[in-house]
Amino acid sequence: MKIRGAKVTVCSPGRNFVTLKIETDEGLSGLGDATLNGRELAVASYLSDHVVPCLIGRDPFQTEDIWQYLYRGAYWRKGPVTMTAISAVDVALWDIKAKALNTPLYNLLGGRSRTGVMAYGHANGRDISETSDAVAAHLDRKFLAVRAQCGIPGLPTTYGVPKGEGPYEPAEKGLPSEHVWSSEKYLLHTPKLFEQLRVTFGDDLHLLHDCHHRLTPIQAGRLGKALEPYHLFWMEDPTPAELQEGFRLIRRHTTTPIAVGEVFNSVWDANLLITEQLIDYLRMTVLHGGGITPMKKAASLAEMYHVQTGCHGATDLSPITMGAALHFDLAINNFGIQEYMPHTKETDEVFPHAYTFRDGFFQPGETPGHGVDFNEALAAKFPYERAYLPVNRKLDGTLWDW
Ligand code: CS2
Ligand code: MG
Repeated sequence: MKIRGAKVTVCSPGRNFVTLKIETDEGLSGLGDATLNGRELAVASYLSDHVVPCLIGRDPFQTEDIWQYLYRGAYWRKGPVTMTAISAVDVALWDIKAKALNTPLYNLLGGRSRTGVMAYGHANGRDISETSDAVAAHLDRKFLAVRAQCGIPGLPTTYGVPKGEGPYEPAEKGLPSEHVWSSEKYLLHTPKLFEQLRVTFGDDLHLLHDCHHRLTPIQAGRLGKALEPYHLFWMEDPTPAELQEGFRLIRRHTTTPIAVGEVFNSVWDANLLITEQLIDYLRMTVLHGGGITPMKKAASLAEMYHVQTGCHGATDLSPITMGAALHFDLAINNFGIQEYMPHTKETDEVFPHAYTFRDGFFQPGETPGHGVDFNEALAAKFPYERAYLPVNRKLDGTLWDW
């Protein structure tokens, strides 16, 4: 079998997605997601202008060699644009391989290691009572794990909290909006949220929280310690992770489990975090982590150091990534939990998928490949629309992390 061609499509059924379809001379095709939130067109060009011409004529079964060719062969390594593009190719090739062998992808990754994939949903609210209502709504849907975020008194907007009615979507159309941030106000308020949630919902529910990289290591240590009585499943992205050693300080101060890595694009972003056991969950997923090929290796390294996975699953990862991630989650031994933010109805129609969610767990489905399709004719009705994540500033105007 040979790769005959590949096509990149950018569409916006509710939000922007970049999709790669690789076709073979035997009529089989595979799909990969190449979406990089707010930088979509850069990856589309990287693929069509620089990668697709190099794929023609290659054997799609050579997932390892093609991955190395695109990673080592380019000279320029890592970076979100490069790794997202490589991931799209890698996931599409694994999809072709599994389809050619007429088996669901998880069978090529080790087979079933569990009966289902536990997922957490997002409960957001402008205040504690609204967040509490959102947690209750998740319990009605039988979620076993819920991430809770809430507005901070004295701050006009909070990332993760919707402005109006309707589901929360991180990217906003047009140029980036700006949010105001105060770590001091946040640190005072957040423990009150979890105190109330434990009083209302008891001890069984898994509660998670995302700090969006906004704390210094010592502040993160303080928050983790303050949250210990409420035994969180994890505290996510407490601090930016360019300096992996920074997590030593957090670890020294708290037993609250730590998750990090949704912006990582290589195992080299986490090598110290893993080998020094500074984190409990690695958030990197197939899309931004370079594909199934390197994620298998990162998970194997993590397994040796008591680190589990907790794949990113926000709406800016297309259903193709969700499908591929669920096969990966089902197969590896050190899976922890999968994030789940439901896509819009339009997105689900453009990407019909075999995966299903019931009673807190996902099933990837038994369709050969990763089980996610792409309706190109429908996608053409939703052209690209410029959109960005908001930018975050402290009260005095200093640009800050998120
Ligand atoms: C968040 C995301 O899902 C998460 O944990 O951090 O909303 C994230 O900010 C976006 O996916 C960024 O593209
Ligand atoms: Mg996050």
